[in-house]
Amino acid sequence: MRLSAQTPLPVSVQVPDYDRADQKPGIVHIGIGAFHRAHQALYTDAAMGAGDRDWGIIGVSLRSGDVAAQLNPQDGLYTVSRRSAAGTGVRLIGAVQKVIVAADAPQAVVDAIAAPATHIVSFTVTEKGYLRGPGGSLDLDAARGSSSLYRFVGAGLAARKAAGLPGPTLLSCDNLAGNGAVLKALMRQYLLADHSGLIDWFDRECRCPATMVDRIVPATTDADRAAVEAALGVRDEGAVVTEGFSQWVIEDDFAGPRPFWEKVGAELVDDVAPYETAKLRMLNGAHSALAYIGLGRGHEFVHQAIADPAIRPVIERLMRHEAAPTIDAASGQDLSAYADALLDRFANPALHHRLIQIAMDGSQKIPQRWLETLAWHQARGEHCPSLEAAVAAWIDFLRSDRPIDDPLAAPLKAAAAGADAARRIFGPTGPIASPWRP
Ligand code: CS2
Repeated sequence: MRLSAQTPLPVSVQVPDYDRADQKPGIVHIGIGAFHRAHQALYTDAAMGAGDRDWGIIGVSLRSGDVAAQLNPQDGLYTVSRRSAAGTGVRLIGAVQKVIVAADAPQAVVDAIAAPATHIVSFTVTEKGYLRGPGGSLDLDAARGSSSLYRFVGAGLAARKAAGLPGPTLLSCDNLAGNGAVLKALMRQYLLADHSGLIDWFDRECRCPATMVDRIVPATTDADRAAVEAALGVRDEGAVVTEGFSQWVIEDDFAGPRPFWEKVGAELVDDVAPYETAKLRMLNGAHSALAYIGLGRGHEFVHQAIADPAIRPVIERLMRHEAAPTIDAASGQDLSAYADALLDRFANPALHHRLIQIAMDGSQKIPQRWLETLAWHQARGEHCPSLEAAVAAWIDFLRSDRPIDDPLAAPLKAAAAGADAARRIFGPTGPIASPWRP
């Protein structure tokens, strides 16, 4: 039996305790993958459960029809399973109302953004979805392409202005340093090129708050879907599996109304930077290092790599002695406790988080995860043995026979093939000593 609004579920499953049919959509979310469904959609569902109203989510997939095929026949419903060594908790999420595939129905996306009830357009399009060219500015040719977020948002904003509607908040929920400011700058570049009459209105009406988003969400596998079906007696094609931990820090700078996410666990703050920098350099920096070093040593999952006695001290050092000193902590932010918590999260044996999933798109991830930390120490004449080992492992990964899933795969493979000199500088992967270490 397929999950839908009519399907009975075991009483252990937490279900939406608000009238789904009575909620207007208030959010258009572009890039409705597993991460959004286990994170922002869950906070929004909780806010409506706590009495907030009209924050239904219209999900948009820019390319693939997979999520629409999973969720639309299920009335937008799906389950989130939180897995830890202690067991699994399951929750049914009702916030998503439908999923539009932009490639099939482009005007429906523009209409959703332009709808009077829409106050927020949010994004999880991954690092490469921002279509930055060399130097970080917008790749205008790509931004004019059919699966570009900029085209849809530009057309939606134009329709709002023409209708005399207020501008929405554009909320980036991707792992970029300064994600709000990056989105704003790129959106302005696009508007200046293709909708120059909108730029003053955009500056006056719209806001692009920064966010720090954190929850480890492995790609759902067939085995996960089978386990959910065995536990619930219902087939959920849209199931997502995640850890218990979740954090969302949001800059409190919205163009108009927003859900009261702070009542259901999100932190609304003036300055996201210390949280975001810590998360990118410590969590994500450690993750990418675990991925390349771990794959090089024959591991498949994060929990296996962090249990490897040759790897764990490298990751501890990366977080505590290389990344943490570069971060200006906010008051009350304890980076040592953060590192402890991250080590526990990485060790979660129930999650089965594949290293190869983290290893993809290295060219897009490594700048904010490793290079800023390396540059900070380099400016002080210091070395980073752990990050140097991670770079060496990345070069080895690029030189291996594995398929490289990265928009810059071809130039990276070519550079890595000729990287003997760099490879010598960065030293061998393995129980990891840098020749740079004094
Ligand atoms: C991971 C992230 O795939 C990756 O690159 O590092 O998705 C990570 O799991 C999340 O950012 C955790 O919040």
